[in-house]
Amino acid sequence: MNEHSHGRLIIVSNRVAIPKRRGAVAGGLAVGVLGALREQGGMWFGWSGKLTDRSDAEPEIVRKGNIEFATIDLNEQDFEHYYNGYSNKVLWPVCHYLLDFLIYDSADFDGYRRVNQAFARKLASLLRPDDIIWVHDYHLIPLAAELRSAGVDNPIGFFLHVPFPSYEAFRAVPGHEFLLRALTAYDVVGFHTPRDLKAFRTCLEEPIVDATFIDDTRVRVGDGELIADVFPIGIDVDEIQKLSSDSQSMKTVQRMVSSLDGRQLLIGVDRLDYSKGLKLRLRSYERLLERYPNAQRNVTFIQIAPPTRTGVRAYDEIRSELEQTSGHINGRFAESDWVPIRYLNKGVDRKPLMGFFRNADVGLVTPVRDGMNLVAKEYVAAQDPRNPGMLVLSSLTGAACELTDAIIVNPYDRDDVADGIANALSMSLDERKERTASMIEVLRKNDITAWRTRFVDALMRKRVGPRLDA
Ligand code: GDG
Repeated sequence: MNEHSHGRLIIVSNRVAIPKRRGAVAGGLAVGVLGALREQGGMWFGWSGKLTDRSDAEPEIVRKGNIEFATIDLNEQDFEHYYNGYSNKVLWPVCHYLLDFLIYDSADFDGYRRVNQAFARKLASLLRPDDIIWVHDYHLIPLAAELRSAGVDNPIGFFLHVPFPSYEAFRAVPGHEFLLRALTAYDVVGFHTPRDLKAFRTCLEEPIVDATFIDDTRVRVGDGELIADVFPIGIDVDEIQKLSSDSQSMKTVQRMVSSLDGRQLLIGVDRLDYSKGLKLRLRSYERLLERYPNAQRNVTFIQIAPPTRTGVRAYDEIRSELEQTSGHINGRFAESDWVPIRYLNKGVDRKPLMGFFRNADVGLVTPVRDGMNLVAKEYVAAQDPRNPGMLVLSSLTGAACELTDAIIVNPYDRDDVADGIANALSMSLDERKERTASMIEVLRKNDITAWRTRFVDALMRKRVGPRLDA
């Protein structure tokens, strides 16, 4: 692929990650998207991170190499409705089957539509006829429909980074009919797992849109054809292996290791989000200490949880709940020379983080629901192949569809998780090596390059049209 033969790739996401801010938490999406843009050349369009009281600001464009970063400021009130409101109080919880967290306000829905209209209006003026457009995530579901009404007929694809709920959950979303129709305005719609695709197809069976299934991935909608398929996101295995092995000489990593005093290490790394099952995870660890008294004094659990979406009530609440729970468990079990949980309410730079992974005997990834979960994949890739640690992984993550050689647990069952951890802590070296090697094989097959190449190829086929498809 190159810039001249294929036109530009246009990436659209809520936030644009302009590569420079050191120490920033790299979102799951940034790494893959930048790789695709570097390869093909193009533009990344989205919110600048800045709020304004105006609504007519022009996009600001910064060029780096063959990539343009085009960002727009958003009106403060619109942003509150679109982002904190409809996106994160309605779509996020429902996509994670956590309906108790759903808080709906019709003003939020209006704001969501307004911001998508503003995105479309401002993007449309920057487009060229041979561009292909790849839209990311639940914040921007209506974007293709808005672009189409602005006269854009380029191929437009959509990738959902969170789970797609089955119809019985989806129909709880006020505005779900609108969202479903909007999704069918895309040429390609992608999900992490076959389960998400299946859930989407059950929604298409409802008499909301006029859809006919042609085969496993092609759907006829009205006069058009939609591709709905599975594109599991992955990681750059070599990059992680290099970071994790290079980081062993870093002071931060060495100090962490020596502070363990020979104890086994459990690690968890998650944005502070209620979908990540953090409170249950702490309770499961407490259960481990109860059921396996040997673990007391011999195991240390480091949980890294950088805050996100601060200002949304549910997020502020979970933060104080976790402080209480970890305090309670430490108070119950700590000795003068041992604390069971080290709870860090902040991020760690990427390189030492991979070094922490490499030194951890157990990676604990127990969300109550997750689209994929890249931490699980990074943990496995970061292991020393001569003495790898073991992943304990929630069955309710997308990653569990691929990493079947991890220890798979039900995050709601504290005994199951505690037993899973105990099993990981005592697993023989041969078994750990064998399971890790087979997981690395999967990680390489579905890596970050495979993810973006498969998606962009599917979208590109839409551009050349049905003549070449046949
Ligand atoms: C969404 C979906 C899907 C986290 N803490 C620190 C840190 N991180 C990095 C991790 C990983 C990324 O952030 C988190 O990605 P996840 O996939 O685990 O989770 P979400 O942020 O919820 O991402 C998810 C993903 O999109 C991609 O499609 O897998 O299901 O929810 O890369 O390493 N990085 C650093 N310090 C931290 O403290 N440096």
